[in-house]
Amino acid sequence: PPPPQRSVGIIGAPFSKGQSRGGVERGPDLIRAAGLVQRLQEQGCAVKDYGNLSLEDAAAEEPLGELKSVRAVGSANRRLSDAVQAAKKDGHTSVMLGGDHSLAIGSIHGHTTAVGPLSVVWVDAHADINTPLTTYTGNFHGQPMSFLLHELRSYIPPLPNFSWVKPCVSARDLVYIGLRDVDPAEHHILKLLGVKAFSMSEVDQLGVARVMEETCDYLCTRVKKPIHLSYDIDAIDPSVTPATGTPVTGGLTYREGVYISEYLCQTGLLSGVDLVEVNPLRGQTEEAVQSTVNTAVSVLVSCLGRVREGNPVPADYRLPEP
Ligand code: 4U7
Ligand code: MN
Ligand code: MN
Ligand code: MN
Repeated sequence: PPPPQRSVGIIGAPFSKGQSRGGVERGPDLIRAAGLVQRLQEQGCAVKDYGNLSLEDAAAEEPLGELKSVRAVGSANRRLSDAVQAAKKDGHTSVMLGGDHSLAIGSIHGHTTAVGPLSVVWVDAHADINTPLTTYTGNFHGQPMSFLLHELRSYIPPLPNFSWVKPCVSARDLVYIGLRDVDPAEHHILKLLGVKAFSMSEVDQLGVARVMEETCDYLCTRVKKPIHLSYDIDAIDPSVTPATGTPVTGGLTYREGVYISEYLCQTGLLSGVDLVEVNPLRGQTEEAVQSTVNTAVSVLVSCLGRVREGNPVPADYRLPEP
């Protein structure tokens, strides 16, 4: 029998104020223009595109100490959380197109509000687990995990427009893949909480296949929770995905990046996905931008059922006879 149709809810989140480089708000439209919706439909998904949220307030905002655009980040994420909740309640696998990675706060908050406790797989060159008191850039895209973890609750100060954010993920339900640029305070937090992390060293040592096996063994030893995949395009090597705000050399290959998505898809537990940090203004050439955007699309279609051996034909297909 043909597999049940997968339904996908796409939410565009054109937001850039979690970091200081303009352009990342164009991610959602670029990823759509590269054919995401058509590709998903061709592989048998039912797609509902919720369009783009309106998230950028025109008003400039004074930093709060070191912290940049606190209110804008808080209110954008609140709106995103509501949108993800709605998509989950409509029965979709939610796909959030960023925008910068501060948006994971709202995406994961909304996802868990709708479906209950989650496992989180965070694919990134960076750990994004600075607290508002450890960040030295003041950028919220380097902090989202700190707001989401129960274990860090007492380290998070009250911030304007953040009172709705409640910690909702346990440290033992989080796995990192692809790390290679971790701040000292972040490293301290990862060790303190005993967070499972496969840095690029472990990817080199074990290979991506074993990394994924161990990731899923680790996450599934207890109850099988729905998985939220938060995928920062800078996890992949900048030779493949250069158009991003904070590229770090020595990343995942295209094939490793796609394998992670394929593997998580075939667990049957993938329930929400973020694809963030595509910034066309950071690409040196049109080819650099297209390579980044096309890789983002490949990662996403693999999360939603594309397999490289080829996908089956629709149930009513008849092989043409001469
Ligand atoms: B991204 C950084 F200091 N750690 O906190 C910070 F190195 O979403 C980088 O992963 C954060 O791209 C990178 O600003 C955020 C920095
Ligand atoms: Mn990153
Ligand atoms: Mn990130
Ligand atoms: Mn980045």
